[in-house]
Amino acid sequence: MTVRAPTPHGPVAEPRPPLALTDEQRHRFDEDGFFLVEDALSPEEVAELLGVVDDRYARCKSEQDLGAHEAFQMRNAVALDPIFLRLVDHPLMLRFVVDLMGVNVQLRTSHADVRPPQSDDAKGHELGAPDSFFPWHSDGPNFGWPRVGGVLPFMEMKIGYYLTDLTAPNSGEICVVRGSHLSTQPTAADGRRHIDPANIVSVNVRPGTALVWRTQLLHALQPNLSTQARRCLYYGYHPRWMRPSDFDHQSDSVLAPCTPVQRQLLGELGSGRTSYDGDDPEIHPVSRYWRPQDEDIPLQAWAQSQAPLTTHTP
Ligand SMILES: O=C(O)CCC(=O)C(=O)O
Repeated sequence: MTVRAPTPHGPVAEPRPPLALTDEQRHRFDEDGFFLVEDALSPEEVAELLGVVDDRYARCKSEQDLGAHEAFQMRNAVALDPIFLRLVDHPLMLRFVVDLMGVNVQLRTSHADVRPPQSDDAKGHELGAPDSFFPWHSDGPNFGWPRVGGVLPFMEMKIGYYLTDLTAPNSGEICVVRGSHLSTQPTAADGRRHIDPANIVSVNVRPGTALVWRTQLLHALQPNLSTQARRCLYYGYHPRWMRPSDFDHQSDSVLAPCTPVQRQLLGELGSGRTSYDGDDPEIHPVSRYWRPQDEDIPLQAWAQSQAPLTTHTP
């Protein structure tokens, strides 16, 4: 049997003009670790999404006998309703994903979060304290990410879509620590984080706003002391050679109506569930997540077909 020479390494990402990212957004993402996109969702989209979130929440609340103040999260939201699937390749936000992470990406997680007004117990806790209802943390798998010089590397990004009014303080808004992705995030012996309060940013935003952020950022929540449940959605993206957290494979019924780009983002290869190991799986297996063929990566053709939205300084 002939042993084929190892295949050459796959294409290296070519520098190309951003599809949507402005110089300022690039700067904010690198320095602060996040930026906001106002009106990412129209009022009609927000209303439609809220309807589906509320419906599902009401059903689960009675089935699971959830308490009135209990926070609730639906994971792998893309599999729950076509309206959640649609956001995976939101025409504008997908441009940011490609600009920030390239085309060989997929979804790591998608979740819908409902945080009803909290009881008085939530008051008086120091924001993000280890014994608070939502301690400071970065996202990551059990046993953590590898660190580089003590700092968490850029392994993934998330887009948060906020569906309710979070403009008032203590409405359950997320807080991020500006620039914490660049620090070693020191922790005291009692588990408290050393955080400069000047770097804490409360994401007090109108419905329809999106937060584009590096999930290494330390984040925590303010209590929801408002009168309405806070509802939001998160979509996490990472390189396709990593493994998602919410699924191994999506079900056939979820995949069937998907476009090629959506199938890629849901972790599938162009050729379906066979031939994951390349053309010579016995002698020279090659994961097509590492070495995608053109048909595996429709996002590339999609990105090439998009006219950039912005002009950039050289
Ligand atoms: O805004 C929230 O509810 C917190 C989300 C969060 O911690 C996360 O997405 O990792």
